[in-house]
Amino acid sequence: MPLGLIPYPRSVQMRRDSLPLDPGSSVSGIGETASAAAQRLVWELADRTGIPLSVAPPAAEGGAGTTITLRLDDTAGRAPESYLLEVGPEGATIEAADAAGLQYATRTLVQLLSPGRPEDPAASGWHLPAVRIEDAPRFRYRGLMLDVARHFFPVEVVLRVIDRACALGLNHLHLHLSDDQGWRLALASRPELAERASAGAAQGHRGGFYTRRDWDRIVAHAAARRMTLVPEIDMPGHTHAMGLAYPEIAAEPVITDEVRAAVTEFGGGIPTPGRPYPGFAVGFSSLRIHEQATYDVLADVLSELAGMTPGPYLHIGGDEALGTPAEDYAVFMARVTGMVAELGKTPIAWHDAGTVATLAPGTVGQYWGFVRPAPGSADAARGFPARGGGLILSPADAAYLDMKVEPGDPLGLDWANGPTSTEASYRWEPTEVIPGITESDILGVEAALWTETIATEADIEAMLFPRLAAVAEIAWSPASGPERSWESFRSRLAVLAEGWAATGLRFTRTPGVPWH
Ligand code: TNX
Repeated sequence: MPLGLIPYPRSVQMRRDSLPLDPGSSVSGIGETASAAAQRLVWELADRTGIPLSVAPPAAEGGAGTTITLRLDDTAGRAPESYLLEVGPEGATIEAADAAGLQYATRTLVQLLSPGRPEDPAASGWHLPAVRIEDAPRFRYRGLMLDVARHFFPVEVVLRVIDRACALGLNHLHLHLSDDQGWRLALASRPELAERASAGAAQGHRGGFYTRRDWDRIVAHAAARRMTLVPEIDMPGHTHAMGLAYPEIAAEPVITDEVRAAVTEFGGGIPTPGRPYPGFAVGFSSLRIHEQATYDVLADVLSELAGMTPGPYLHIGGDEALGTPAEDYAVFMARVTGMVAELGKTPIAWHDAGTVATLAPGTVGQYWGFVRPAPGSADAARGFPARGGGLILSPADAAYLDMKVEPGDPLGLDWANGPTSTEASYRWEPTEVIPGITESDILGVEAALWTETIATEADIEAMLFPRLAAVAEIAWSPASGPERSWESFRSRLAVLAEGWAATGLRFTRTPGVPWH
């Protein structure tokens, strides 16, 4: 049976031997950071195996008597987030470059657990196979976007999504906090936004918003898992809800044939100023670009958000601004990326903004075209590296996990070249998407879960899993390697999913995977 390792490490050498784990086993960390990681490992092992291992004080150098020893090693010029994990019949050691490396090493160790002895299937009891693993991620930015604007999800759901994403090696959570259907964050400087624009959601469901306390909990939970929060306020389109709070900054909706078609297909009615919008149409709303009041609101929103966000990025959207004339769009995106830069943050925008000549230098672009791009989206994406900004790749026909898996699925949309199989989420190579874009232009990879049709935590799990594991491996694992193939991935996935099932994750048994 293969090991259920996802994302697959850079190098794995197996030996025919194993390390048994039993209640007599102990874990110790040398130094404060490694001790904290040791404690978390004990909890995770208890969760997975039911074995109450103990945390031991670090034994004399060499760790005699300790089963698993963790330590930081920042001397050897190790890459950020990297680690070395060695398991032998006498014990296991983890050496990591930093706290993130310790975390990813313990994640790998938990994925290695096998109920029974690997080299002797008849033996019982939990074991770790003897192995030497050297690992470091390929891309610095490994993300998941959760749209909490179309549907609102309580803090606890977000925290659990963070845990699951972190277990797959992801290190950025991008929250899409505003859209036509709702505004989701209470701001002291602009309380009208949460008060007047948060009640609605897609499909006529109830909305909601995060209080400052909620937000701080999310930030702290993410930080404890080395995860950076990336808040997005989408503008100048996708702003119908902002107009509920501040009608004076909202332009008249532009009702195109596409908007009418979306209303016919999905319902929700024609968007009307002053009324919450529950439908799925996009591209009808815009802020008023030539109104000072618009920038007064945005100055407050962005500076408060910057102050609440420890991470380096603020995402300002910029997608599908079909209700904004092109010249106005350019004026607006230049000005707002400049405002974000002045606040000391790096702006991120959807790739549409890559056509704007005067974007703030260093603005990061998020590509949402297809794995084989239409010329317009590739050109726009190339605009970011041309101005010193990296690219985050979220190709819609691979990484948009709100696409249906199969035709006829009750959840999800299918505009991105039809349904997206787990295989399609796995079979793409970041450097081969946009001609002219090389490894060093790519900051990273992000999966996206838009939530027009996704209303509950069970829906989130059903859409994210297993496809999030595929995107996570694309973000982490080297492009070449013996196990970097769909055939290897799907058999490892079937093993990993046993752990998912044991922990109650409601994943989808998508076709093409030999589920056990
Ligand atoms: C496109 S691509 C959107 C979202 C929708 C999503 C649905 C992009 C940046 N925006 O507004 O929710 O499609 O799949």
